[in-house]
Amino acid sequence: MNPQGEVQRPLDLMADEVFARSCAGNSSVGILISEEVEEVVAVKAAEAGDFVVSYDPLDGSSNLDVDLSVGTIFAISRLAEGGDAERLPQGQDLLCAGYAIYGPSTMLVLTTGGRVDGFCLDPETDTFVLTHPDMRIARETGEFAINASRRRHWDGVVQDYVAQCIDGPIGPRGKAFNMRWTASMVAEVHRILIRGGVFLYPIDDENRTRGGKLRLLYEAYPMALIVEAAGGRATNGKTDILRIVPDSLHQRTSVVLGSGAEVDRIAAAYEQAERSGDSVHLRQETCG
Ligand code: AFP
Repeated sequence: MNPQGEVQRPLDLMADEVFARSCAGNSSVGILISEEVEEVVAVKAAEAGDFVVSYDPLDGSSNLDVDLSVGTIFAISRLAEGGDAERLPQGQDLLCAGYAIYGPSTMLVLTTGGRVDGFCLDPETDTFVLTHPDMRIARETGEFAINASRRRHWDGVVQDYVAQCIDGPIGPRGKAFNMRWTASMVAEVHRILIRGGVFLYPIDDENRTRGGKLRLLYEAYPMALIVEAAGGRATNGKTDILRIVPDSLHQRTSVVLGSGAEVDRIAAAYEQAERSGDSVHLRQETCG
């Protein structure tokens, strides 16, 4: 079991070991935060300026047995001057974020905040080649991604949003929507970067006590930095993901990210529900 009580597969642990070993070989890395490890790992006696690397070594590992895409997600920040090694990195501190996706091709998608670039692994030369410069997320989309088997747990905002998408041309949206769900956040975000879309993993009645499903530091933060640098938006429904202040290492959060027009619509629906005091559960705060 990992710190979140989820079953760890052998490849989760191997990926964690490989990632940690390669970071430890870099003298600028001081601290590692991994999905698979309960505590912060100090690679050396941490000094101000050292890099803090938060990562999910193998995201989407339920896809391994069925040979679908999985990936590695990471975010990098620096330990502040006079910094406390125990202080958790915040969204605003992130210098860089990226993911690798192990699909039909292996890609590395990277941002240092200004823009997002995609690199394909050339197995002949063992180098990453810039193949997708300046990836941008279309503001408008006709595609959404959510685990629809959780519908009975959703709050009213998500119920309404998905129902309207499914109603397509005969509903209030007046257009057809397509749906995808791969159970691998890396694959979902990659698809959104390539052809637009919106991804939702909301807090619902089943995961509310845990604060949602996705982890803030090494899933939501890095993906939010990437999505925003590509012109999209990432929120928990109420607060932009990068503005959430973490209070525990493996904190979870609600996530809605992707094409700006759809994320804006969902955030506005939450705001409206809160204003009108609907019975929608709007507690978006995350807990450990
Ligand atoms: P792991 O990192 O444990 O493989 O979890 C993957 C994930 O957090 C994320 O990639 C998916 O969006 C989500 O789980 C899928 O979860 P469901 O099985 O609940 O659809």
